Amino acid sequence: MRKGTTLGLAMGVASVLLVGAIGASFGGDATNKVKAAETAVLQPSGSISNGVRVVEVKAKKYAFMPGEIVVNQGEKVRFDLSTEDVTHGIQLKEFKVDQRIEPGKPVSVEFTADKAGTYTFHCSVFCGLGHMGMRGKLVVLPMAHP
Ligand SMILES: [Cu+2]
Repeated sequence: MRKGTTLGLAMGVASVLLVGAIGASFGGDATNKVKAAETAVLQPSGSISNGVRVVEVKAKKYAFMPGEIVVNQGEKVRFDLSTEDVTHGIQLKEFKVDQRIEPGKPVSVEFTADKAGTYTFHCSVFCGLGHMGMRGKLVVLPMAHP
């Protein structure tokens, strides 16, 4: 009985110390460094044509290809959109993109990636059971400061 209480107390102290240690190692600075390192590795998607970053984006139940698009802050961006099955849509609120994509009718949208950050775009036309999960990620790399 007494032994059990002592053990319990010891474990309690140990877990408090452990939580403290984890908290210290994941401090704000460490997290930001990891993010910066990840960003440095990312390469912009698509190619530049007449000063515009052009990215081909295909929709197909229930995903966008590519699922992650990377552009540089400040770039004019064009998505060349098409669907490989039914009608889908692409909505990217932060850049006022909302476009229907119908079978056999490739269509383009343009916007300026003026804000750095990571944004989620999603299918805006109900396309079946997986519709709610049909989304992708746009990463706008921050402009380099000289
Ligand atoms: Cu869809």
